[in-house]
Amino acid sequence: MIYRSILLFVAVICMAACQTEKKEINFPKTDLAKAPLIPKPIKTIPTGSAFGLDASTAIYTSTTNPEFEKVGKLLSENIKTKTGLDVAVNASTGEKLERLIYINQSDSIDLESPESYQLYIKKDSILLNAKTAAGAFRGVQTLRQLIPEKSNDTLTDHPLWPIPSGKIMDAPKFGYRGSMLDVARHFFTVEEVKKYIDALAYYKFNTLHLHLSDDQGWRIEIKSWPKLTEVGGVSEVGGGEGGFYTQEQYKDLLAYAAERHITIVPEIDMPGHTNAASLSYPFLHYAGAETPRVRTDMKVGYSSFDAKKDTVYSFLDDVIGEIAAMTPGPYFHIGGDESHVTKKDDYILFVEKVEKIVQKHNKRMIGWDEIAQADIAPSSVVQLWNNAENALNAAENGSKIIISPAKKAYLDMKYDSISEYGLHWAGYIPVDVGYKWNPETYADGLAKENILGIEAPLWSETISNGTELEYLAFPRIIGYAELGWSPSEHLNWDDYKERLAAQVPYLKAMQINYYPSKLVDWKKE
Ligand code: TNX
Repeated sequence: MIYRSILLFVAVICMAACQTEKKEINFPKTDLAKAPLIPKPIKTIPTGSAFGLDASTAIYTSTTNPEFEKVGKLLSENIKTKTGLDVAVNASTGEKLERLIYINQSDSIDLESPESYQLYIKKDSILLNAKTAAGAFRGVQTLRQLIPEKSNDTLTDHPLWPIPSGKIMDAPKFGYRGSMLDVARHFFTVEEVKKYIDALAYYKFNTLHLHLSDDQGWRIEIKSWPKLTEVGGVSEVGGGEGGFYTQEQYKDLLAYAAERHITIVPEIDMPGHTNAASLSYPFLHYAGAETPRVRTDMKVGYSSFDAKKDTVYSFLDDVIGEIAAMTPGPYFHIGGDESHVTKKDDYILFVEKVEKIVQKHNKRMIGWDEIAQADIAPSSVVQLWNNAENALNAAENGSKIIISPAKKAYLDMKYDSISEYGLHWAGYIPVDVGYKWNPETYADGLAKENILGIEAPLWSETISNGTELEYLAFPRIIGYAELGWSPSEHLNWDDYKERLAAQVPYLKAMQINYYPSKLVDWKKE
């Protein structure tokens, strides 16, 4: 370790001193401030030259934290995919030290939040400073976006990817920036979800909420209650075969997300949206609800758990316990929406009892805004999707709010009257409408301090595979990334739509399908 530090020190000194000895590469003038970065960083100071990423570039990472090395390795993989270059990480020989990317754990007071980062891009070195590996990972995404699609081999005798030089100081607006995927109405495979995680990570999201159960299907293996998946997991909207994640697969997904500094929030929706569970175990069924049967339609609000039975709560203790034990993140989402057949008293009793179970398993409860009708703890979080009044009440009681208004942030709303897939009960959400609103002022009277962040949910009644998922999510999800990260005063549709158009090479390279909205001039392909 000491050896490596000395080596790095010598290398950096030498780079400064030997500058004139090396063959000077004269790049055309660059402008870091014009790079089409999404989300837009807080501060960008261009210096006009470039770092030439090439075969003699090496990555080094702080020795103080092994997580930084993992971030460096992911950067190296990304560079390989984009450019074909093999860039070593923490190699012990000094032979490749001509150009250096150093990912450094720093305790600078300028790095205010855990995800803040600073990038200093010079001719021969790139320094990425962050307090945490999550911050370093966010900074790496900026760096990835700065690597040009094509090398500049007309200027030199070897291929070289010029990265515009300058300084970037950046930090997120919200600590919670998420998307939700409904894997219950239609099931999505581990591979499909991982592909979505990759894209979320590229745009600096830090949360993926998985809607793991609903009337049409139960999607997570629970060892103590096997019929949930045996009976409840084999159906979906439209009559397809459904599916579920084994606990091994779920853990694999969590690990994949964690490597990308993305927290998974598991949701078991209750007391409503529980037909598949009650079909598997009829004792859960509430007398006022419709008799459970295999449901492949899109109706909502007809099912419920029985809030008065002790056995229902011991069942939920097992279910929540098994999921909580596998999930490293701090949250457990209990749903709580559209329980139209549950009597109000029963609903309130149910939410309050389930909150205790979630807390017993050391998680913070999240629920859709209806849960604010119950007397919930200030540590519980309310997700505003429909009724702002609920969110205001909860905030008054100390709860934090996630902003997910259906009219602005629902990825399953159709773009317009001619686009495919999606619903339109909350209206159409064209790409500009999805971008031109402010989550900080959306709910009148809700103070900024009470907002945990933003989430864009993707319900899956009308989509059944990765291509269709991507059609609804992209490009709108890219806009929500910016709404969640960048200061509101920096947001401007005309500027954003240019940067959005410039995402096409990334989307193409990753084979991500998107809706080519006419509102954006995609000609830069
Ligand atoms: C409302 S949003 C629901 C979901 C549907 C969605 C369709 C919410 C908490 N509940 O059950 O899938 O609308 O847009």
